[in-house]
Amino acid sequence: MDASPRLSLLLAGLLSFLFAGIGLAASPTKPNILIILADDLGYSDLGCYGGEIRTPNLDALAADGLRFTQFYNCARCCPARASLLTGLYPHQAGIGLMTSDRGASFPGAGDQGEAFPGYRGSLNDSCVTIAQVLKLAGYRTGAFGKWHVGDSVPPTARGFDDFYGFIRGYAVDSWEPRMMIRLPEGRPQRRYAPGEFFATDAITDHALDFLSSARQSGEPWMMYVAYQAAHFPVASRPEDMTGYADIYNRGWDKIREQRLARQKELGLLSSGTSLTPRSQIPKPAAAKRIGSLTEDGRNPAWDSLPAERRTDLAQRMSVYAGMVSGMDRNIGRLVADLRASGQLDHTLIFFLSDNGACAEWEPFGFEMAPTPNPQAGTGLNQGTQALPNKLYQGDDLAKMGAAGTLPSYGSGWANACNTPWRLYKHYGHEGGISSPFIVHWPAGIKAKGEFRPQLGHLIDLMATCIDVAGAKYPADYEGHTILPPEGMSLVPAFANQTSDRAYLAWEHEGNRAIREGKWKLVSTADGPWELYDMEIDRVEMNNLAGREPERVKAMSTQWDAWAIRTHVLPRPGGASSAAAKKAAD
Ligand SMILES: [Ca+2]
Repeated sequence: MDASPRLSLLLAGLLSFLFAGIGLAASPTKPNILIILADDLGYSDLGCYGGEIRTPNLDALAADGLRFTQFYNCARCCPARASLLTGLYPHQAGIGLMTSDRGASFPGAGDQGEAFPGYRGSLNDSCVTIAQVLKLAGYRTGAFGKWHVGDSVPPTARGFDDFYGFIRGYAVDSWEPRMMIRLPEGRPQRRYAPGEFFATDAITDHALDFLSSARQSGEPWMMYVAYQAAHFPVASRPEDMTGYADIYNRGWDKIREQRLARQKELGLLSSGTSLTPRSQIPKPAAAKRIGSLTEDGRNPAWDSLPAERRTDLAQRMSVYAGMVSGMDRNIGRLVADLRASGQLDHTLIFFLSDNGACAEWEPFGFEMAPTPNPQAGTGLNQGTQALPNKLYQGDDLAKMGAAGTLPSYGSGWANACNTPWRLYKHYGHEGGISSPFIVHWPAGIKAKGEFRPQLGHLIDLMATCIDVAGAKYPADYEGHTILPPEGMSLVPAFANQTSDRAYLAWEHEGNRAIREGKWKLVSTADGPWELYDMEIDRVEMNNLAGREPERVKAMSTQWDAWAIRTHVLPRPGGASSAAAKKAAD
């Protein structure tokens, strides 16, 4: 035998080895992971959670996967994102409030603010992100959309290979491309002709670019898509909000009733669940200034409002619903891309919201001012409590949600979006911390269209990702000792096994809660503890604190210990919750 046949055999062997390698890469044992985070989306907004908003793509994921009924977030944008990304409670990661440093600016904070480690406003050195952990396991990582866990620490410094979106601020003007940044610098960034840009679409465009490039590499990938939909200022493409005005002209009282009926029909909530009364207006001072304050301090009855106000408010909700439908349309683009490339079955998809629907600050809503000189990577970050309300009338109505308008939708609609719960974003009551949670993973989950009543929390995403990826949580990272993870893997719950969890706890702006099994202890910042049996009273209407003083004492002691252990305490401004609230606003 001469040399060339041997060479051919060698080459053939080498090629078959290489192709086997490519075959493995095409159907990886490590699943791809896609985390889709909505912003300020209420518990009942999606069709598959009882809402009338058109969300066919998310409904399809739910029908082909799981819906958790008792999944919890952390009541506010920054703390929730810190918790989701790190698997820790927000204060442990340094973000108990927002992204300004509350440590250094308070009396007694010390030179560097070490007295208040829970309130430094940026991910600290005691935590790692899911991206950092999965990179150790060979994953390619990308983040798209809103960051909001540290103004000076970009996603690319926290384990993400690719980023497109905004780092500072809580939102962007959806029609303004100049607020977006692409990292690392020099990576391809799409250009949009005037009038073509819409933030939700652009975030998805860049997420699709990431998928395309990850596919070429053959590596497993983890992608975090954090839409700003449907945070204020609400905005919508006209086609996404078609027909909504007719629906929302019925008003929030009817919508709340219809959503609860649908939730019972779906089997999401038990048939005995009652509708809570209209919730309290969160900032009566703002309501008084704008003219929306009611005698009992609750959101007004829809029918009590003048016709022109009802028309304005129905349009606000239509824009919000259009923004949600626009997000769903874009999630459909991601799913279609995964399906077309054969990756859908092997991709674990999570969909959730960072907090309950946003009531800031009274029933009529505010109008933000345009940003005169937008900076790349920097979104909106202005105080909103003193902003004016604009009553949209006549020709202006159809312009609401288009470029040049920056409205919010107010507390009456937020109340409806959280049906049937009490209160909203900011609070430890169910309206603040309950999230839809859809899980889709055909290769890993046999059940289709089922509900899961197991408790879940943002802290569980880290543990779940580690579990499915075969990754290892580091005790030390780049010279820093890392706190142990707080959550537990949801994989057993996927198979409908019961979970054995000691407790979950919350604190934000002095609002507190702790959940132990079926019991929940909760209070507003200035209120006493309330105790509820969540098995029969998840709407938190029958306060058992007076009848069960021993349980209140035991659970509040547990909360106190948790608060000290996780740096909730000490709180800037002293023990007074009112002071902490003031600091946050
Ligand atoms: Ca939020």
